[in-house]
Amino acid sequence: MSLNWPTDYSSVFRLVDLHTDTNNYEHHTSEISVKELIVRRGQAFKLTLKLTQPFNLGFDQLIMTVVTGNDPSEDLGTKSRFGVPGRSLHSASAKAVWKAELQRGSSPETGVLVLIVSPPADAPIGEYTLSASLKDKEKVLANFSVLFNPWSSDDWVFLPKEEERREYVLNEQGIIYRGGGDYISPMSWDFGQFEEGMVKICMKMLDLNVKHWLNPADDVSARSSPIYVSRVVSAMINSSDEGGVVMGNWGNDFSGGFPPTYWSGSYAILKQWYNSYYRSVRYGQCWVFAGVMCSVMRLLGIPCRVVSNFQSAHDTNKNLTIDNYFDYNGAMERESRDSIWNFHVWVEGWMRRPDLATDGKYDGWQVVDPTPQERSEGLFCCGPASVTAIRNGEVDLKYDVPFVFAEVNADSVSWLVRSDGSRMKIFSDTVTVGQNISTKAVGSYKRTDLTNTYKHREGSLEERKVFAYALDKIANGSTMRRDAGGSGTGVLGSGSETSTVPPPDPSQPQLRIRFEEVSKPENGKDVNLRMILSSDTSTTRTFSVNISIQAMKYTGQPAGNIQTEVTEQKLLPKKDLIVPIKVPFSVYHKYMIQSRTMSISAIITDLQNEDNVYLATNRVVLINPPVSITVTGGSKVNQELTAEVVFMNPIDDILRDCSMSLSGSGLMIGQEITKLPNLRPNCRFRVAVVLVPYKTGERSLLVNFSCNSFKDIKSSCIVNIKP
Ligand SMILES: [Ca+2]
Ligand SMILES: [Ca+2]
Ligand SMILES: [Ca+2]
Repeated sequence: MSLNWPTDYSSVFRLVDLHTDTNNYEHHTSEISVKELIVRRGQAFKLTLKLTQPFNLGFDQLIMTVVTGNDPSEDLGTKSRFGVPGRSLHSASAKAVWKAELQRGSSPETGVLVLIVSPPADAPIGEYTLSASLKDKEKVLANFSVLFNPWSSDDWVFLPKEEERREYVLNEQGIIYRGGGDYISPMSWDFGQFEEGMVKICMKMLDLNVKHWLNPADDVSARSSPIYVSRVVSAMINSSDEGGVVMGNWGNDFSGGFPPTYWSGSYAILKQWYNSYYRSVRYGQCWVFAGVMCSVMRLLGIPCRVVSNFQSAHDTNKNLTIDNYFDYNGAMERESRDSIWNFHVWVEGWMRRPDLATDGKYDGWQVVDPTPQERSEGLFCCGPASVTAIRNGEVDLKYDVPFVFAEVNADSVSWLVRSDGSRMKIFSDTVTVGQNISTKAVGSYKRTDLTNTYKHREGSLEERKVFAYALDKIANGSTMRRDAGGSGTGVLGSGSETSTVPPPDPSQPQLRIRFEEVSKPENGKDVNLRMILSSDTSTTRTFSVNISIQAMKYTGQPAGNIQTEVTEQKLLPKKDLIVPIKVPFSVYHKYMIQSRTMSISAIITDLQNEDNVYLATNRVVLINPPVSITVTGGSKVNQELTAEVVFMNPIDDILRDCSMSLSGSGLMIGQEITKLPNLRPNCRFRVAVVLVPYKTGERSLLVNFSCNSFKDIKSSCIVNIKP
């Protein structure tokens, strides 16, 4: 793009060409725009300046100035002055010093200057203005944006492998894993980080953060650090405190917005937030927060990936232990604020951590979590926490390492609450929390398991050693200072409570309990399981068996009691006892519309000795009936293609309030809802939609189907759009 100023014979400046198409291409930003100049720090860009008169290299001095923010200062690195020919113009205390040189091929004698401008690798990211002065005349040459640069070895976000940069910076499509127990369900997510206006949206987000309100000059200056920026973004994604992009809702009432399961991508959310003058978008849960954050990080140039942790602990009182309380029916009581989520989703950002160690020990992936769970330094934000520090149990390191450590490796202790209110410890479990920690693989749609980057293998000596080391550090209070102003529960001293937990009573006769699925649990059909008991004792044992089925939120909180059943069962010596468990669709349906997980708990009391009480729990994740999406016709940019969505009603009831929405960056803008007619039993929809793709490359088309009985069933297909 070139800018031609109106003829002003008194001016020395005639025209500037910013070469946005070639500069943006060289800086890996042409996917965002080829009209606005967007460069990455630590990498030079070119501009051509035409003057109305010859430029004398021995005599003339062109002075260029870049500024960012409202209060630019050389000492803060938010302003830089540099000259052509090169001459030092900045003060000794100046940070983030820019420079420029004249490219060969310039012909200063005809007034044509081809300038190579170099932003330093520690320049704050943001929106800049570049101006030039010559012979007492001054002119603004460009407004442009500077982003982080994973391609520059001097940048703290440098990522050496090109295929990883393609995935973690440039890929607009991804996968977020959800589910529970052994069931891991991939969901396509459209990051859309290079969709229209994303630079403006993300820069505005930085300007709205509370630290900017308090001290704008320092905040803009601190944007040189990806550590600072990622922490700020984690606070700005949630609506708590200073406000933010997404409002969380873990209840059942989603009026005034969309349920969290509705969304298929980040851009529709970010655009709505921006267009509504920063009103928080309703509603999200952890994967929505993480998906949106990943888009913002990738746009800003911080390599980022979405990570899902299964059986994720939420430790509210920093003792690295999750306490669960059960009543005699086996129903989980609500009194504990601690919980184990079926899954929890955060992001990892890639950056150096010179603030933690000089030898680079903690460089690399860092956990950053935008879901508002606990306050850190007074705000709902979390991280960056070095994954290496988490693995080593270094819970005194910034930021929020104890919280993330507990998410992946807390111990879980179950208590039985007797009718008189007294509690009996029935179960201590050191291996359940933190399983199958998952992210999408580089360059494919496979799953990569990250569990061993977060902790030593469960069952190993090292895992116990690190747990004890972390508990010890916490008991010594070393983390308290850093997270002052935290959740305020202040039960830190109780760390010793967990270290003295005895193993389950060794005098209790042993009883093995396991669950099996008779068939795959599908939403719309009856769920059939069996519980199998076995024991080594040589006598027949009689048990009272209380089985309770509860609907569960993915956060581990009960969402309704589906059924309870009490039976008496005899376990013969050397024989398995099989207890069938049947949960009919007609019974569970109304509890499971917003929920996909059932919790099954069994309290088994030995009737010969009622002090021998056993607890076993299991989680079942229902598989939704399938919706299919396929694409026919040409797959060329700017040419129509047809997408077909098919869904079959699997139940004996009419489906009402049917609707579907499609989305996919590069294929269509945002996410729009189409209302559909009622669907009779055993009938199917076949809906065709015409699209015009506007970007090339591999693109995902996502569909979301909802009705009164099934909420937000998703599917996707991949289309390769040719130029
Ligand atoms: Ca916030
Ligand atoms: Ca706890
Ligand atoms: Ca463990």
